[in-house]
Amino acid sequence: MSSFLNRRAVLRAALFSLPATALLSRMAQAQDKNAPDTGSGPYTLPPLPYKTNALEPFIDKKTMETHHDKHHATYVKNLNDAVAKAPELAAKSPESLIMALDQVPEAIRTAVRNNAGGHVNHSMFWNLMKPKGGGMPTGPLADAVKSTFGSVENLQVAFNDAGAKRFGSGWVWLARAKDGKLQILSTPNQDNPMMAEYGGLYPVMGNDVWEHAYYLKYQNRRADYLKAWWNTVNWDAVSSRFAGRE
Ligand code: MN3
Repeated sequence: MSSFLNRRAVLRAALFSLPATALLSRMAQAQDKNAPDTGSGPYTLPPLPYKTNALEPFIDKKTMETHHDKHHATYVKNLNDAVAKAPELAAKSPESLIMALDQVPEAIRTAVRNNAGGHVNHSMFWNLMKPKGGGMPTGPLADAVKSTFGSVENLQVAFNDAGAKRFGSGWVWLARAKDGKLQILSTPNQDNPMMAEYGGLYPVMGNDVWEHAYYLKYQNRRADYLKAWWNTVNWDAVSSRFAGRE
């Protein structure tokens, strides 16, 4: 009996001695168990610039939640894990990491390529879209599109075609070469036109053609997703990237 009472006394003492702040922090953690897991390190997940349902009906809420809070968060977490093994890299921006992959230690080069690539690509992608997007580009971007492709419609057809033909997972891009000329290309996995092997192109806009970007709503109909996506485009953001202001 005395042993039981002692145990109870010890338990009660432990419960009441837990500082209120620690208790609140544990409750917050429990409530926050769905918060994106980005691990610990220098890289962080930028918040979406709009609500997850803001791009409906073209991109559904569940896809946006999963894409941002799980897929993008995982690229950030894996990048943090990779640079933990090469702390000299931690001060570098994700863009500078992918522009000079040859300077990344070989043991983590593939992890950095895939995950810094994923982080850069998705950070750009969220900002290229907006609620009530679409329409037509204006200003110098519109002029450049017309001089290169003849019309915005021609750009869209060529962009959609390159996106549809990307076998497996990857991205389709409108990129600016060093001489200022525009071109369309597609890259596998989380590669980005800034990577040296693509000739140092600058991504003006890009669309994600991984299945995770569209499968819940469009299943195998990638071409339908590519067409619908133009209704989300934030042309002001694309114009800023074209002008080099990002
Ligand atoms: Mn993606």
